[in-house]
Amino acid sequence: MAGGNGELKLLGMWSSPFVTRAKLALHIKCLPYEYVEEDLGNKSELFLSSNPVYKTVPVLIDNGKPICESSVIVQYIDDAFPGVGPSLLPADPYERAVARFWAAYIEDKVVTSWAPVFRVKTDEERAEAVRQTVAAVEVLEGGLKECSGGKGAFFGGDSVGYVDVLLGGLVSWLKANEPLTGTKLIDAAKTPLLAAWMERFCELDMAKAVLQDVDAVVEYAMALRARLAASAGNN
Ligand SMILES: N[C@@H](CCC(=O)N[C@@H](CS)C(=O)NCC(=O)O)C(=O)O
Repeated sequence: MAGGNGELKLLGMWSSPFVTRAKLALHIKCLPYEYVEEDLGNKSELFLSSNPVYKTVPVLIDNGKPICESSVIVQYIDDAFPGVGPSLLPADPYERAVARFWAAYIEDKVVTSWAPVFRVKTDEERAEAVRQTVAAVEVLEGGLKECSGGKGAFFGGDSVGYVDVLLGGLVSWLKANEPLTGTKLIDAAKTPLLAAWMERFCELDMAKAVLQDVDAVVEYAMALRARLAASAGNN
């Protein structure tokens, strides 16, 4: 039976914001798991056979059964362990649909416009990617208002829910964006609810336990950028 025997293994990589989402969900549910750090430059057999389609972390393995894609993993943890810890998705079908809508928005608009920031070759391309991400984050301010019933504490209402976990996984990278690009992605002047959300989220014990150190993320992203620039120069 899935979701009951305590045989959970998470294949991850420390800097990955997507892996952080899975860790947050496991932490909220207080589920014990074995964490295995993957070397993405030398992917293990277990990892490749568990996620042959995308070959990306995170992968959660529950009693030998692999689950891939961070948003699917977070939903799986919620579904497979219903009696354990708080529910991440609301019980009401309409509220669930609204949460899933904003979760998809974070992937399609925020993550998709932001990912190139660390991979593009020119400063102009980087500035454009940052500009598009800022615009996407401004729209998300309305999502927080809607999901939290106007109060703006968490997307899940008074406590952390599915959308909080998906956005929460990105927090160290959101913070690292300022030293890396000179632009605040969540700026209290433009998105006050999200700025307060981020402060509140970072105060949670689980965030303190799970989120990456921002300086370490900055260092990692700078090294990645230098590596990509060097390999582009060699082509
Ligand atoms: N949509 C995926 C994205 C996962 C992803 O892009 N993971 C990166 C690490 S941050 C990865 O594993 N990349 C594979 C590689 O670099 O070879 C998810 O939400 O799980």
